[in-house]
Amino acid sequence: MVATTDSSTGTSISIRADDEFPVNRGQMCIKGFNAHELIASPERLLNPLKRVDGQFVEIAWAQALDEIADKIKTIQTAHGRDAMSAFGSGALTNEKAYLLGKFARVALGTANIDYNGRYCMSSAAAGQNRAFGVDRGMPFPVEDIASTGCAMLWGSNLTDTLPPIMQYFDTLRARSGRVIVVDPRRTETARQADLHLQLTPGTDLLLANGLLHVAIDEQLIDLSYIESRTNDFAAIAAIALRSHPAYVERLTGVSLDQMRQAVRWLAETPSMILSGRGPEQQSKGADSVSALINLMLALGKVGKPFSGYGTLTGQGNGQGGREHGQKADQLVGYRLIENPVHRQQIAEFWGIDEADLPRKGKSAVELVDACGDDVRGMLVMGSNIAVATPGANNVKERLASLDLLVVCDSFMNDTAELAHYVLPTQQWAEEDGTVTNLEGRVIRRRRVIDPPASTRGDVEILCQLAVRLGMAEKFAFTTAESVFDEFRRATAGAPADYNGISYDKIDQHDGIFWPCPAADHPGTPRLFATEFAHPDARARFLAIDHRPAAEEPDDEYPIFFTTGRYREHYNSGAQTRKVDILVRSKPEPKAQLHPLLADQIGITDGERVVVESRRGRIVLVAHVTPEIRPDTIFAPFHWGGRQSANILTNPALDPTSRMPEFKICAVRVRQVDAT
Ligand SMILES: Nc1nc2c(c(=O)[nH]1)N[C@H]1C(S)=C(S)[C@@H](COP(=O)(O)OP(=O)(O)OC[C@H]3O[C@@H](n4cnc5c(=O)[nH]c(N)nc54)[C@H](O)[C@@H]3O)O[C@H]1N2
Ligand SMILES: Nc1nc2c(c(=O)[nH]1)N[C@H]1C(S)=C(S)[C@@H](COP(=O)(O)OP(=O)(O)OC[C@H]3O[C@@H](n4cnc5c(=O)[nH]c(N)nc54)[C@H](O)[C@@H]3O)O[C@H]1N2
Ligand SMILES: [Mo]
Repeated sequence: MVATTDSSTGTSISIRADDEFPVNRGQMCIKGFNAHELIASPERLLNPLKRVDGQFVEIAWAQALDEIADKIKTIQTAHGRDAMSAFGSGALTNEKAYLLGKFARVALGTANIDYNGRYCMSSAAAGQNRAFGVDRGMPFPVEDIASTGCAMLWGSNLTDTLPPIMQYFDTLRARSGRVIVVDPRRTETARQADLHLQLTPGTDLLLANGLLHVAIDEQLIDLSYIESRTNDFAAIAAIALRSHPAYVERLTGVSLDQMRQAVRWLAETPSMILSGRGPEQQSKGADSVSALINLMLALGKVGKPFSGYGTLTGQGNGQGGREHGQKADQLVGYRLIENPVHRQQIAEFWGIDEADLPRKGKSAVELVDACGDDVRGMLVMGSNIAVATPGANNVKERLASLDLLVVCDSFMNDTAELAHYVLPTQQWAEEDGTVTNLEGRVIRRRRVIDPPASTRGDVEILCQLAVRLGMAEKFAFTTAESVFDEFRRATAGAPADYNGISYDKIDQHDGIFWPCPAADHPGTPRLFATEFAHPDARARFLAIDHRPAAEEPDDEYPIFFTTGRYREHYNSGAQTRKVDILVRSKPEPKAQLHPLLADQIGITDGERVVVESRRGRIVLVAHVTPEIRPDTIFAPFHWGGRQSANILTNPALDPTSRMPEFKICAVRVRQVDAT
């Protein structure tokens, strides 16, 4: 993306995509086209705010930072170091993500840091780490999509959520390649596919095991690949063989014919499965990802040209954001905080005693849940937690019960409303930094306009707070590049190795793929061609079997409720609900439901319905359409307050990834006036 300023006034900016850049090749989505509205928005926060008697008043930076640091010390003296916490984001640059992780562990000395990527990439990350020994979302460049034979989009609606990538699917189709979509809704993406498997929500794992059954049955699996490149096939093969197609058909709603078709297409040409949040945001999300990987390993596809498994990362830095230590169990470079060798390496690098390096902390939902109990303070950078977290009613109470909530953001949002201090930060076009895209390509994000003088960058805020916490010499950064230089060295020898990457080197190429261990190393666009990242270089099958969602429909709450996105809005809506053209084209969330269900409750399109779960109720306008299963209601989560889909969702967590179950809960629905 290239942003340009009007040099005569220095105020107006326009945004266009870079025709030459190999990922999006000139394509941008509607949100990108309109992102400039935010830069000059009149709602932009320009001065630090402090809540006094329920009202926000502007205060000076020095006073805000002094008071915040004092409150942190008071909290930690009274309740211990872990009582202070940090909540980060996949929207942060690599530099910020690294610094926030260091700030939490070194300046705050707390175990409690996690981030919104827990809600996003944690299941895919867990699945890939288990199978491959490393987690790089797509282990091959996106351009490989255009050259595969069959791409299976599993619970991804990328026509709406990643429009710049659609061009590769257009090329694929022009080459007579196939696209399969797995989604309980007939989305725009599904409409364009050659095959749509419209499964029952939450049955992804079972469907994948059913496909494996068919593959074994039809002798489509690659025995020599399984033999030479993998471990542990026997146990999952036994489970798959027990997953009889008739049983799978009954639970998933996908017919045996469709299963056969899908497996044959996957087996007969180079093929890939790309997953979105559909199968991942479940209380069995990590195992569902493992099931998809099992299938591709059994078909002998992973590491072959134009083939394999990948996940379609969500946020701008969804990949880098999950590598550099803002995750509760992780240190920079994808090191693990409970691994004694990793702890020692990073403690030494930071110049602290290993015993002083905190251990693993609470995951996002658990952290929010502990607010007001053992967690007394939180610093938020890049997330609108109050809207994005399941069980939203309770979340606001939790955040409001903190002794200290500090939100760093360019705008007021539902979370900032609850804060004691709001610190006005700078936006993407005003700051330098790097992000790592969905393919593992490290690219630069450049400062193209000057920020308002009264705002500060996240890096500066963290450093200035660290100074006040007595850590000046460990946070003496003046530029993003100086943070990058420390952080790249911190990754040397780690799973996500950036050591050989520099700003200059990124500039000379179109970004650099990690791992890139040395200055003369070209980077690694494709992984797994000859080895996986486990010590024995082999991939691992995981023996996993179907289990129900944490809450299945029953007599009282008979309908599935699932959530996701509109093309026009972004995540919690904090940014897009401020852009006129986006609000005009999608002014409110709607409850998408099938005509059969609408008939049952006696409503028509455009009428308002009450949707209710065990955790709360919301009132939405109904969008009646045959493009969703009759047993399922869908709503986007882009709005807060009484329209928040997360009032209904279930905070049940995946035991491995700690991902909450955003994609399945049980609801009932009625006309607004019906009693
Ligand atoms: N326009 C837009 N683009 C975005 C974003 C945005 O908010 N708006 N957010 C960005 C981010 S952070 C992310 S993570 C990505 C997410 O991108 P996607 O993963 O494409 O987005 P979702 O809409 O959350 O979910 C995808 C699909 O999962 C389906 N689904 C629901 N339940 C199930 C299930 O049980 N199984 C299966 N297989 N599918 C199910 C939904 O019907 C939905 O169509 O998008 C990124 N891009
Ligand atoms: N029901 C349901 N809930 C979901 C999901 C779902 O599919 N269904 N999806 C989940 C997923 S995948 C995600 S990623 C989350 C996303 O939800 P959130 O974590 O709320 O993310 P955003 O809405 O993108 O909010 C980002 C905030 O960070 C600010 N921001 C952006 N960049 C920066 C920066 O560089 N510095 C600072 N200080 N602030 C910045 C923005 O102004 C905005 O206020 O929601 C999750 N919640
Ligand atoms: Mo996400």
